[in-house]
Amino acid sequence: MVANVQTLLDEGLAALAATSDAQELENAKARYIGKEGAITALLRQLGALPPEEKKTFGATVNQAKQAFEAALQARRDALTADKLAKQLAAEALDVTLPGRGQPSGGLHPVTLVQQRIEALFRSIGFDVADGPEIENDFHNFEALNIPKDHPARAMADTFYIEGEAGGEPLVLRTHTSPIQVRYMLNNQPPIKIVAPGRVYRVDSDATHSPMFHQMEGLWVDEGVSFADLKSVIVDFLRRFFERDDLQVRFRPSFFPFTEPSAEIDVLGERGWLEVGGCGMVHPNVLKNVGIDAEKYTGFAFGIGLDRFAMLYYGVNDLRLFFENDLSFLGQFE
Ligand code: 2NM
Repeated sequence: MVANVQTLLDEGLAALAATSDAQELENAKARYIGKEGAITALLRQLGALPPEEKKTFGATVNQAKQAFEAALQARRDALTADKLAKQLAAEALDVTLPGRGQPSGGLHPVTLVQQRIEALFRSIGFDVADGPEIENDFHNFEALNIPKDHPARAMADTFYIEGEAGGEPLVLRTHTSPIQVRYMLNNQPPIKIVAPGRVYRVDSDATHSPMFHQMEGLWVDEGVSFADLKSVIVDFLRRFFERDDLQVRFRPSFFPFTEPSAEIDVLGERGWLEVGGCGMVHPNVLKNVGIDAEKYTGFAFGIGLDRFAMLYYGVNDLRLFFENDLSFLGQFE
């Protein structure tokens, strides 16, 4: 009888050991110490035994039940710990990994150069003016004293747009001068502005993009002279390139909208380099925009912002500015 209890207990303990989750454990518990359990059944039989047997057999069965209950609790703890360990392993978080970071955007190098030049001109009293990229013939050519047969007006050089405005053909502006034309039509001197923006010409190769960026400047007032033009330009270039001894040269040239006109050259490592054009605003231009050319004079200049960005940052291929490769663009600012 006692041996049978031991066999039953061994079976029960083996059943507990074989469980792999809480449900199986509860099933095993029911089979041995539940209402219909095997050990419970032995305890029920006690009542029918004679007193001396009842004592020893009762003690044996109770010990077996206690042993089963202890093993049950131990198995329950083990399964709980096991479940927790598995869950922790599955949800493991390596707090030593570096953060993903917060990639921040940046401004395009041409925009950075544009903003720097705007700041330099603002510091000497210039405003920044803007205007439309789709212009009409009057603002882009006619008001600027550009003759009807000028090559710049040919389809081969200028993008013409279908439609018209004010009876005028539409063009993608070929320079930012129409910004200055509009400004002069709407304001009387003193006028001190720079006009940055995108411009368009039919031209595309390693050193020319059909869209590029210009900044033009204009100062119109009583007594504005070529000496003022030279001092403003030279001072601007020395501040922009951060070289107080930068050599600047004004080389006689021709533009329909200025007289006299000059190309602006700076002395670099490899000799003289053209960086822009300038001149005294042609009296015809002042007349075309309703400014008294007897009373007022003005100077104007134009530079290529893409060119300035290339020189400032040491970029040797214009196309890099328009490919939008982030590994290139991420190197600025
Ligand atoms: C240049 C060179 C010389 C220029 C002239 C004007 C205006 F509207 F006042 F007539 N704006 N910009 C000018 C003069 C532009 O770019 C190379």
